Amino acid sequence: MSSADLTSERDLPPEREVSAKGDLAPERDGPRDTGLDDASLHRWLARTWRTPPGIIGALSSVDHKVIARRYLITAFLFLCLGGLNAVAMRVQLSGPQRGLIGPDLYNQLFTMHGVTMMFLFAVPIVQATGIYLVPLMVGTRNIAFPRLTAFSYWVYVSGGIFAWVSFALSMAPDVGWFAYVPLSGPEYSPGKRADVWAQMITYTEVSSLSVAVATIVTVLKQRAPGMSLDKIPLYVWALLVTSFVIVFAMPAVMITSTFLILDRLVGTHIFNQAEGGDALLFQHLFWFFGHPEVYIIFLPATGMVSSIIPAFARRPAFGHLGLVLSLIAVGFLSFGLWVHHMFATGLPKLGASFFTASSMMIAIPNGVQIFCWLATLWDGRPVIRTPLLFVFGFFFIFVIGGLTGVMLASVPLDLQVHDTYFVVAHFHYVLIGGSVFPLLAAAYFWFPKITGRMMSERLGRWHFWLALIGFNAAFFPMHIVGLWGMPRRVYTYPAELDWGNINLFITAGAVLFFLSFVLFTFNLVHGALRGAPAGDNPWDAGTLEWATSSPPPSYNFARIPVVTNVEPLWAEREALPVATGLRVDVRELVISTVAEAHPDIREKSATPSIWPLLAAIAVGGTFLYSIFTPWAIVWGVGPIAITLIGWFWPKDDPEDEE
Ligand code: HEM
Ligand SMILES: [Cu+2]
Repeated sequence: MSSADLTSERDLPPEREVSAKGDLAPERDGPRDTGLDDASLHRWLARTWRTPPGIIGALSSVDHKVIARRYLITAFLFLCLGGLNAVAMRVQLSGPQRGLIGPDLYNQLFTMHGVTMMFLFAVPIVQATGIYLVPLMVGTRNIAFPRLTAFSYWVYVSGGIFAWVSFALSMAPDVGWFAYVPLSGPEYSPGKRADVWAQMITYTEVSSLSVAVATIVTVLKQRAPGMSLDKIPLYVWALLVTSFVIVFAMPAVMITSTFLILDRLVGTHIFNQAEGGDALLFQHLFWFFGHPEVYIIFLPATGMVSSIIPAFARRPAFGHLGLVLSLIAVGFLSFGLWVHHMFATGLPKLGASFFTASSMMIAIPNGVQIFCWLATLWDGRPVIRTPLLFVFGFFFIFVIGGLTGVMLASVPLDLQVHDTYFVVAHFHYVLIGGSVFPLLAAAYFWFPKITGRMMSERLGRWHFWLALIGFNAAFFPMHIVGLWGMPRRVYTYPAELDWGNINLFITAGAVLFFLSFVLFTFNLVHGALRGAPAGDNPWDAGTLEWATSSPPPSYNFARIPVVTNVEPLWAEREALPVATGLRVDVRELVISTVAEAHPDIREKSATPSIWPLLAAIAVGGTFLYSIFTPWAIVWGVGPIAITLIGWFWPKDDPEDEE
């Protein structure tokens, strides 16, 4: 291996030298990776970075890969639960006037389905993938703020359990996933159901905001030496933009849910028109988050596609800069569209036209991305494997969803089909096409990295065709029945309307689609237990996560890579240059400059700790209690403060070393 010492002139501005000799007090200094041979380097790092043994050890883990694996499995379980909700709804709707599920349960079902899919599956799973991959792709040893990331996971799980326990108790929210007032206000929703909606939002948003912050800092400050802005992998760009969108969008929904709970518990009248409040404010605040939300789900998916296509086309992505700029443009534009969800509220004409125009405009950067992907494939020598098949499925489905999106952006059409199955069809085309298919592609693509084993290619193809056919059979006819006038959120319909046959067909498609996930689950389990060993880089891909073993060791890289190209592994076929100079007896990271990624300082990464879990329990308990009384916030301060003191209690570690 060629080696670029961190202390060398080339990598470091002289005034901020990272040096073994110079500015550090020698007695605080420990062994470094510089002189060690590979075997003893491995021994040192494995001891320093390991997750402690035992149950407490596992619960204390701050390894981004361990946290991400938990996140991925949990989010997948929520997908299954949300899918079961959907199948239950579809069985009820398979014929006119079926008596399987009554209106009360049906209301809870579609609300839990929407809430689970959006808040407990889609956002967490894209963030989880980022927690796993971003540190590996930028060539660092752990995510920034690993304890905060562990905390996020625990808060997220408690939010999910909270929602699902309330469902088991028949106390689940029944006001739709966006819980409009006045329906969700104190007058029309007595009881606790709407409060459950409001607080489960708070749990999940606290957790996504924390992960977003950790992701942003990892990308901006922990990139491997040499990974200047123009060499950041596209997936990492996508996660960076997404995380910024989260930081600006999520507070809006937390404000919405907090205002709602204030109206319900404290007796404020923020949304109460009769007392001078404003009901439409709820919709504005919600959709100011809600529209960017779909891009929070979609942008990481485009990042996945931008990683997968080059790997199988055997060439770097066409139009790298164009792809990055489109990501950023979509991120910005996503904040200018929210009112297209409110066309039916009777807006001033001029305002409506503005939002029609901006809704159509966002098709442009998305079109640029699709163009670049097709050009990459066109110019490459594509090898068709399961991940690429799912990418093709994504193209097909997402383009249809985009077309109906442009249709819905026009006010007259929207007024016709508002709240019908046409809209349900549209958003499943964009959500499942734009996010679930890329996620499945990503699952097949990165599974070998995570487990060290391959999934079956043959089952993968069966899965793909079953999913593609099942999906279209379930959702395409919804456009038609929507145009016929079938409203969404109804638990049944009269036989005279003649909607029975098409609904039976839709249900059959939904069951087929669900079965494709059973096959997928089998493939996952089978692959994890029996799959062929994968090796470090089974697809011969170019980015850094493939430079380390599969699964990666706790410390990710024995020596920190030095990056000279967007696809470092293709540029440096023989051996990746590496930087040395990090301590091996403590958890040390290279912190680099934002634009050029010059190594700047060495910094400690947090050690395992049980306090994030305890803090999450304190925070979770407070949120839970707060649906009963606002005083919970006052009582919660004590336990939360205690756990935070434990978390941040200074150890005798020296501060960061320049
Ligand atoms: C097995 C696959 C799925 C099926 C069969 C399915 C089916 C349905 C149906 C029938 C409805 C409308 C219920 C009604 O209005 O009465 C619905 C609503 C919804 N679905 Fe799905 N869905 C599936 C997957 C997903 C996924 C993966 C997502 C998100 C990533 C999602 C997000 C939503 C949302 C947000 C709603 C609106 C809920 C509401 O009206 O409050 N669905 N789904
Ligand atoms: Cu929108």
